[in-house]
Amino acid sequence: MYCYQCEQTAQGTGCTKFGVCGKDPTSATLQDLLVYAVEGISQYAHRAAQLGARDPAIDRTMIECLFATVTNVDFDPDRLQGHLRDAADARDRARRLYESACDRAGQKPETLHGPASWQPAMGLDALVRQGEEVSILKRQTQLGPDRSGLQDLILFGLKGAAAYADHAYLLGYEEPALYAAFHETLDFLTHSDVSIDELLARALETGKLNFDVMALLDRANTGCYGQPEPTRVRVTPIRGKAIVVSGHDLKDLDALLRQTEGRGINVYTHGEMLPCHAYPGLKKYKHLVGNYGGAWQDQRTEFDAFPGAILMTTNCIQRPKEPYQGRIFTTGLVAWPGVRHIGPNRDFTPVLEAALAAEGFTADTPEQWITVGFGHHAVLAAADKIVAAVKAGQIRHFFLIGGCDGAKSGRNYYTEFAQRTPHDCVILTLACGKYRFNKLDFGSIDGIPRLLDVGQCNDAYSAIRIATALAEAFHCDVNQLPLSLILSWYEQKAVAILLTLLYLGIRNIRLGPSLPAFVTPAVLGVLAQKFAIAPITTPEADLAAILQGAAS
Ligand code: SF4
Ligand code: SF3
Repeated sequence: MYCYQCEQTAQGTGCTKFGVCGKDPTSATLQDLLVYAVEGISQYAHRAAQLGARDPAIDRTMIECLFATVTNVDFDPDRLQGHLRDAADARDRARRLYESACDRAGQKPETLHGPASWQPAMGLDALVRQGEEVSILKRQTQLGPDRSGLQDLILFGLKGAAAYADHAYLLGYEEPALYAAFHETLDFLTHSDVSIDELLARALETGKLNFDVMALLDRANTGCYGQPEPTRVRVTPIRGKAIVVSGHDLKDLDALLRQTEGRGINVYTHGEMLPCHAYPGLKKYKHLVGNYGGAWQDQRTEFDAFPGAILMTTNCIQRPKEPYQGRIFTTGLVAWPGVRHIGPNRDFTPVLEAALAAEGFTADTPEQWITVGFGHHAVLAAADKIVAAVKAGQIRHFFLIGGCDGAKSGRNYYTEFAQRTPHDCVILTLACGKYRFNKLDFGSIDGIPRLLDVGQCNDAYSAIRIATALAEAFHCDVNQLPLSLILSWYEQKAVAILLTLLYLGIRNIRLGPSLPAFVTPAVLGVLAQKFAIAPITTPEADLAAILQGAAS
């Protein structure tokens, strides 16, 4: 196996024997083959789309297969083999779609090679051998590290965007043009005769695609559940039977809340589900009682101590510990061998039964509350006040400190950075990296909280809307705002967001805790020159440099 798609990759270069995340070599190799199979779908679907023909079922298979290969989503070789069969079927349907579109247009269909002509081998071992033939290492040998690294930057960005597209689709929001852009980009990745410049341009285009997908998901989330509003959330458990829901999927939480209503079970959010408390359509459930635990990497200890059932709706699942094996469930694209999976009908009866069979919390824990729900709608409602506070010198600088959290050392940088920000600075945060500091008290500036939780990672869209509106209010460019981005990355959604920020021309991003293994020194040099992106150093040095730069 060879996988280097996430921040915790072995030795900072690549997992070769077993994934640090827990992914075994078989699953890793099947995922490589799945990406290859998806490219085959898109070779045909892209050409069909150019002739005006599309099939939403093919588009959805492409999205689901990509999402299944995101870090900490699918660890189950059986499920991955199922996705491979689905991909082969979708590819055959895409070929027929293309051929009939050619017929109608009076054109001769192209004969396509590579992924388009892949035939799934019979049996697991044979599939793994096929996967080995299309590994990243093979492409590195063919294309060289810079070009194959740039291909992977694009691919990983697409994987992140696919996750967001899947959430939007589940809520009934889809855009054919976005699916067409996925297919076009995946088809592009099958070309080996492309230059570094073309790859860089395509990487930024992928950032645009992700921006549009995040906007679609914002419309889906707010269209279904209303605009997030500032909401106090209890972060300590109360007495009673309990279910904790982790991941990112609002629809799963909604379905679970409906099914648990009146059943004497309290529901808690975990990790990236925390922002759900701010949506009117979800906070209306009285038995959505609070948030439990911290970011994903602490789940093995936290779930072990949770006296109820656990539902994982997306990444990031870790190998379940034995004591809670029987109480943890997956749904959607998440899978772990031996963990019970709830199918697309969202019948959560087994989860309810497990919660009722478990002890539940036997006593209330002393109250502690935090406030969430500062999406673009809520923050922009207070825009006049914020602008006035900046003009009056009450707010000196904004910091967006956020992104994915992770287990590797060095991430306390983000806690320290937040703690060191002067009292006349406001912190915007999003994604699971916020757990490094979201329970600290930062106070407020003239009624404006100094810590504004914008939401999930995909709510980077919201942060961008806020920044753009502030830039308009100050008649300047986003880069001229007193705003600095201090980002942490871990998996491929963060890659997608980073590409979006670069596509928008945002400069001076500080990225950590370490730089992606797939970004070679040459590519980093180009990005540093074009966008002044830089690795984090120490909180003291980075903060001083930013505030000095802002003052000069
Ligand atoms: Fe390693 Fe990350 Fe790949 Fe898992 S996802 S195998 S930790 S690089
Ligand atoms: Fe976290 Fe996995 Fe990425 Fe949505 S839950 S941000 S790491």
